[in-house]
Amino acid sequence: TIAHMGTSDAHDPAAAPAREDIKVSRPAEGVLLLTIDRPAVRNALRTRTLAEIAAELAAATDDPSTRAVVVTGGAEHFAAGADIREMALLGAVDVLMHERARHWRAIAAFPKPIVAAVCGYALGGGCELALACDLIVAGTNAQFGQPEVNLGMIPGAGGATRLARTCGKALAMQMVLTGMPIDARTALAAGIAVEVDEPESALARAVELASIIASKPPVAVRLAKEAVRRALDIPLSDAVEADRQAFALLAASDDRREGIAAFLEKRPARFTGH
Ligand code: CO8
Repeated sequence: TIAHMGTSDAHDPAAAPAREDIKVSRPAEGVLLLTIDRPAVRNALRTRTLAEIAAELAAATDDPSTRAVVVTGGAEHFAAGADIREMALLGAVDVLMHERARHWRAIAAFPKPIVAAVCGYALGGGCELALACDLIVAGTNAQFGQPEVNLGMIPGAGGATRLARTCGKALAMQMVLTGMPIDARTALAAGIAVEVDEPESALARAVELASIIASKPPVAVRLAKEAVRRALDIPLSDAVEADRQAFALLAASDDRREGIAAFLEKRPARFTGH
């Protein structure tokens, strides 16, 4: 079970901003946990929900005590999409200019690793949120789907692109053209999820993976995340060249020297983040 060790600002809880749609906690050292908490609407992502997630990530970017983030919706639903009631009111120009786009960009650009614990429905924007994370631990009850076509829409927050790049054409086409969800086992086989666990233990496992990441030297973690992201983003030769440069850059870090020295001296490494 996950111990909740306080709010996002552990030193001064009074300074933590009020969050309505998400719960913020620290289940393990270096790990920030964001739990979407709108059970009455199956965790549908209204603008406020995305804004709160983006604001927590913005604060976490410069907070050295956050080394990895876990995003979840609990053991029953991850998120059943954009809030359809809210989105129904928007016309084309409203959608184009909407602040939601800014929040989605902030989530995608967050430099530290994000692990998603996905149980139950991850539909529409909920599936896109999971795909925007770096690792997905799925509960056996997880359902990933892009049902936008049923509403006369397409995935608007990168879902089609990320699915095509993550699991290839066949499954991406099936999901965006039919709107049919896939189960956890299919998501695992397709490379969408890294692991499948019982719904009650998926979050604990995600926190465990985040803790492992949080124990690694943070500069190397940051450049490693960028390297994998780049692989999905730009042409292969450019991506490999950028990896080579990041690899060389790390030769200047104290943590690399310490990591190598600790290995050779057969002792645990003491990383400083420099
Ligand atoms: N938005 C708002 N409310 C929702 C949403 C949602 N995405 N999903 C569920 N709810 C609400 C229901 O309206 C219902 O409210 P109420 O109790 O007041 O009637 C409550 O949650 C419970 O829902 P159900 O009774 O339907 O619960 P079930 O357990 O039977 O079913 C499902 C759960 C399968 C998740 C079902 O609710 C469903 O199909 N939801 C919609 C899923 C969907 O289509 N998601 C994609 C949305 S579109 C999107 O994300 C892309 C962005 C859209 C941008 C639009 C721009 C104009």
